[in-house]
Amino acid sequence: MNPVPVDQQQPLVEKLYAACGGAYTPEQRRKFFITGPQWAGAYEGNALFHAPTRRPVGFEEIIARYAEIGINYWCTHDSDVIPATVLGKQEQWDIVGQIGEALRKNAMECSMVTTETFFHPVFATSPASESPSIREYAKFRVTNTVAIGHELGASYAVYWPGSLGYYTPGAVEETETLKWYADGLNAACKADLEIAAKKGRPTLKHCMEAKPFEPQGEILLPTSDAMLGFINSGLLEHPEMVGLNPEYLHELMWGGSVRAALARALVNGKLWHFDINDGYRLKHDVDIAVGLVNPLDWLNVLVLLRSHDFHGPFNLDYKPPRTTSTHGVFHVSFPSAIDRFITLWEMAGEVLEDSVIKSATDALKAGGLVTSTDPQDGYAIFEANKELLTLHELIAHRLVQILLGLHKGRVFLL
Ligand code: GCO
Ligand code: MN
Ligand code: MN
Repeated sequence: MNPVPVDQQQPLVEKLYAACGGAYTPEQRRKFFITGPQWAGAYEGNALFHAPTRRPVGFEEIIARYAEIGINYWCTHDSDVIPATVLGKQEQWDIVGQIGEALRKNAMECSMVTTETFFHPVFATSPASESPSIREYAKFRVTNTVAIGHELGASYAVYWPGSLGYYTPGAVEETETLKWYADGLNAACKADLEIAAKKGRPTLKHCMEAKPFEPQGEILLPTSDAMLGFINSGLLEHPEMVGLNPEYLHELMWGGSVRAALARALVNGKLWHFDINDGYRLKHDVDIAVGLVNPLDWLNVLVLLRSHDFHGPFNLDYKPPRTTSTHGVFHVSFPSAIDRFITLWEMAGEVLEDSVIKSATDALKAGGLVTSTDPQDGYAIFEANKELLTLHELIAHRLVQILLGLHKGRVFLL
C-alpha cells in the first residue's frame, strides 16, 4: 500500500469506521443516561512521559460535538472551564453564563460538577492539609463548585481526593487528616442545603470516587469500600447526602472484582454515579475506553446493574488514546465507546432473559433433593447437590457465547 496523503487520512478513517457497522443513531444513544466529561474531550494526550498530541478544545466545541454524537449530559471540574485565578469572582459567573448558553443552544444539560483538589500547587499537602488556610481555601473551592452546580442545573457533585495521602510515611497523622477531609465535605453539604433551599432545588448527590494509587505514594481512602467506611464513620454531618462514584478501572487497579465492589456499594444504597472505562489490573490509571480490554467482565457488571435497576449516570471518564487525532476523538473514539456500552447493555438484557441461564440459575437456587434424614450429614448434602453444581461452568460458557454471538449459531470451518 502507498503512503496515505494527509488529506485522505480522515476520509479513510471514516470509511473504515463505517465499515465496522453496528453504530447506533444519536437518538438511540440519547435514551441512556450517559455523561460526557469536559476533561475527556479536552484531553490533549499529555502525561508525565508524554507530550500533547492534540490541540486544546474549549467547552463550546466539546458541548457541540457531544450533542451531535448523542450525549445528553456534560460534566466538568471547576478549573477545567474557569481559570483558578477567577474562581469565585464575577468573571466566573460570566463564564458560567456562557456555558449555560452553550448547553441550551445544543439541548444539553449539565449533570455533574467536580472540584479539582489535586492539580493546583496549593493542594500539594492535599485539601485536608495541616495548614488551616489551605483547608479554608479547599472549603471555598468545594462550596463554590456546589454553587456553580446549582447555577448550571446539575444533580451530582463528585469528589476524587487524589492528593489525600503522602509520599513519606509519618509526615501526616491519618486520623486527623481524615477528620479535616470530612470538614471539607461537611462545608460542601452545608452550602448545598442553603443554596438548594434558596433556589427551591433538590440538594446535589455528593459522590466520592476512590483510586488506589496515583498521584500520592500512599492514599488514605484508596477504595470504594474505604469510602463506605468513611461515610459511616461518624465524621460526616450529613452521611445521607454522600454516596459513591466508583470508577470501573480504579476498582480493577487494586486487584479487586469490580462487580463485587459495585455489589457492596449497592447493598449500602450508595451506588449513585459510575465512571465507565477499562484497563488492566495492578497497573496505573490508563483510562482506556469502556469494553476495549475486558468486555466479558463488563457484560457481567452490566448484568448486575440491570438486575438492580441502576440506569446511570454512566460517566465516560476515559482518555481518548494519544494516537487518536482531535477529529478521531469525536468521530471514532466517543461514538465507538458509547456504542460498545450500549451493545453490552443490550447483551446484559439478553443474559437476563436467556432461557438456558434462567433454567440453570433456577435449578441452582432450588438446590438438589436431599434424601438423607440427617441435616448435619455434609457429605450426603454434597452428594445430593453435586451434579447441579456443573451449572456454574455452564453459565460461564453461555455468557461467553452471548458475548461472542455464538448463541445465535456459528458456522464452523472444520
Ligand atoms: C482520575 C480521576 C478523575 C476523576 C475526576 C472527577 O483518575 O483522573 O478518575 O478523572 O474522575 O477528577 O473528580
Ligand atoms: Mn481513572
Ligand atoms: Mn474517574
